[in-house]
Amino acid sequence: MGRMDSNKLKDMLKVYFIMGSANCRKDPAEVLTDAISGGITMFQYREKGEGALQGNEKWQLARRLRSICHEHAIPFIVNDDIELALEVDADGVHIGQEDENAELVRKKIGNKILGVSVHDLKEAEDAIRSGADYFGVGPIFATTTKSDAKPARGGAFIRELRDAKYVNPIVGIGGIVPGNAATVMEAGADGVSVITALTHAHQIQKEARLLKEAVFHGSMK
Ligand code: 3NM
Repeated sequence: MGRMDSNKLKDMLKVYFIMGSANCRKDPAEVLTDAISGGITMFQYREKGEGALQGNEKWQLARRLRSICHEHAIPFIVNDDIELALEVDADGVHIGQEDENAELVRKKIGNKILGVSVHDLKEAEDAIRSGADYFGVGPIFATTTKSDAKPARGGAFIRELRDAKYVNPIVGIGGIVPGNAATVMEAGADGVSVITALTHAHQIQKEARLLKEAVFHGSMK
């Protein structure tokens, strides 16, 4: 099989849920199951931050979350850890600029999905040349989830990428909630990725549904 079809990937990126145990207020498996019942379209395991699991515990949770995703036909992506992604046969990996070189990662993962975080046109060009399937762009809005996040830029850089004729899948990240998700789509994104909007929601399933509505039908204001 060849690389992931770009239109199929655009559909998968619509409501892209990201988390690790440190983001969750209850069992991550339960959080993921609730989010899936609310209609998320893709999941990324990102075991980072204070109190994040290491070693065997990290791998065990990866396996649990991967099987939940696969039971529900939700693509399972691993953040940063290529060895883990290969070991659990994830559907893809997501890397930032400070992680392993994208070209090397592409060689290691074959045709699996490769997402790369980009912040300027040079990074975007390099990512495409290295074999990125989609761009992660953020932070769109202010976020406290990633301690080293850059200043929020709204939809400006997504618009810049579209003006520069990048037609590949783009997902926005950072501070996105149901009430502002439509503006991310209007800037030219194919989907939104969220951590806190779902992990800290009182009713995760309902919040995922609201997010999905905002992505598909625009703001409800
Ligand atoms: N990456 P929340 S912002 C993981 O700007 C991540 O690249 C970002 O979490 C980037 O939805 C971010 O809770 C955190 O704001 C997103």
